[in-house]
Amino acid sequence: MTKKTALITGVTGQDGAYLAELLLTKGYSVHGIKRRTSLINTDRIDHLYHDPHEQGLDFTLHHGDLTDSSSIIRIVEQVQPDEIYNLAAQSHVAVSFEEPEYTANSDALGPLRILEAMRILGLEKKSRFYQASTSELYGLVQETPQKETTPFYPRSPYAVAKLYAYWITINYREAYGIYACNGILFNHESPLRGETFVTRKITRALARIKLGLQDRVHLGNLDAKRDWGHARDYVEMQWLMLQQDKAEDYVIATGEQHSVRDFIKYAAEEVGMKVRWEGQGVEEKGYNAETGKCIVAIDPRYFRPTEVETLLGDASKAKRQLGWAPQTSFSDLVGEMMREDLKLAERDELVKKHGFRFFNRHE
Ligand code: NDP
Ligand code: GDR
Repeated sequence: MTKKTALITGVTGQDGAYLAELLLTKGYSVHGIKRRTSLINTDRIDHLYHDPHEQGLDFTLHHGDLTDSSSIIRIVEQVQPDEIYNLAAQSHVAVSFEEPEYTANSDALGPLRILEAMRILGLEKKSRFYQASTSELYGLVQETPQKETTPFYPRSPYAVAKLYAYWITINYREAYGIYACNGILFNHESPLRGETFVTRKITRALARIKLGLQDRVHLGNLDAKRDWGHARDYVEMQWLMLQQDKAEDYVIATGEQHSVRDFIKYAAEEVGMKVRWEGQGVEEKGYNAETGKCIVAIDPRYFRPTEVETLLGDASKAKRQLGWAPQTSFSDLVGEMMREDLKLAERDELVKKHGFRFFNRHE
């Protein structure tokens, strides 16, 4: 069998790292697009990457940006991919209220630029396209649980940009016969999750609180409910979606819902802490039940102008048609994230013990 070639945008992100690893184990030649950054930010994929002058895994990085058509066309032409996974995005919902235009440029026009590159280069029949769509499309939910047919009601510049991306993917499928799919993925987390998303912010902070490196964590809406799965399970699904006879769109979710407050409870228990809640609204605080110290406080700066209060997915179609089911339970997910953040906190503790200063830049 000839070796397949995959191109991953957003390869330096959480999903990009898991997907690159998965495709390499499946024997793909993997190409990733990374942005130019003033500091090297390939921590998540360094274990996969080798100096191009040495023998190693079949993994190549290209400099490019979803806001720059010329770089997209050049890379797609050079790589001639069998599969393109568009994972790149300004993916932070709260940040999208602060940078709405940039978010639209990268998250809405970015996928359009890739689809156009495929057309310009005559790759409509050669390359398959995966678009990282999102449960944020459901926003103000119209039906519970949410499935492929549930109407969308986006609630942020991020979600509105992703709505354009969702429809342009379907339009290019219908108009030009491109094999193009949307994975409507509900929240998925891991030890590789960015530190400013709520799950990782909590596990990282609790690990540091446990070791005395930090007093407390400031959060926003503790009542928001999400359907949280593991990124490792979800990238398997991204690959499966491109291996079918016909391109279709799929919801990927666990079918289980927890609040942010719940997440804190599970995470705290992992490090032997119990949280006692007192107060109401912005005055609410979480205390370490044993020491009486405040470890969680509300900071209204983390509230969003329009919030997505509740999301719960129904992945029956993926289960039925693709034989896919998530492998990791909620408590296993929280446990894995806590253990990995404890290791990182122990490293920071050592650094501190030897007299070096570090700053907590991750709120
Ligand atoms: P991350 O934020 O971890 O990664 C995003 C990636 O996109 C990073 O590699 C980032 O590069 C890159 N990127 C951002 N802007 C650009 C740009 N203009 N040009 C090129 N690359 C860019 O996201 P996740 O891995 O968590 O998510 C992957 C995709 O799935 C995203 O599109 C996200 O919106 C979507 N999604 C995520 C879900 C989740 O729960 N994780 C759920 C549903 C959808 P850099 O490292 O330089 O910042
Ligand atoms: P989300 O993830 O917005 O669902 O988008 P995030 O973890 O940022 O927020 C989840 C919920 O937690 C509430 N929350 C906080 N969120 C953050 N980031 N920081 C806080 O301090 C905090 N306190 C409470 C939020 O208000 C929200 O309700 C993620 C991203 O990966 C998107 O790219 C993806 O499309 C969706 O998941 C599915």
